Amino acid sequence: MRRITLKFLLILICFFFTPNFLFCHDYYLGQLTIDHPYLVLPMPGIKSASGYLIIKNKGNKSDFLFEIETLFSEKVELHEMSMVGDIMKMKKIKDGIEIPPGEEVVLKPGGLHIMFKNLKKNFVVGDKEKAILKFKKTGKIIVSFEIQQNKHSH
Ligand SMILES: [Cu+2]
Repeated sequence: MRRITLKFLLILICFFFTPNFLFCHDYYLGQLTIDHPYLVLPMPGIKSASGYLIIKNKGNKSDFLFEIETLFSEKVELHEMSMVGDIMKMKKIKDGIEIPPGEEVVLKPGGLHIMFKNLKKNFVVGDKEKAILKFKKTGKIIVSFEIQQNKHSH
């Protein structure tokens, strides 16, 4: 009963507090929850795009997002942005993004992100593009990234 109420509350929150409630899409894989995958529409002529999502680990062991596969890009990399002095640097993550037990890892602009490289198609805002997320321990899952307009430039 409590769970149902909570779920309902979450849907309500999604509905009222996000510009487009359709962005609220969750995926479940074992003890992992993947929430709200979205991809930012690249500037015209740019052949790579950044993707973001939230991963929660309700289990008691670490897992790692180590690979992503798509049909719309030739290559996918996991990146991390960090400040080196005054300069924002982008670093490739080699061993995957760790999702520690009981924690939530947020991929967001200016931080951890997914880099879809050599895009093979033009995106349309509001469309959804499928990708396979691969985790070291839990396995893989297909999720849809919603194409979003870039809201703030960095
Ligand atoms: Cu990047």
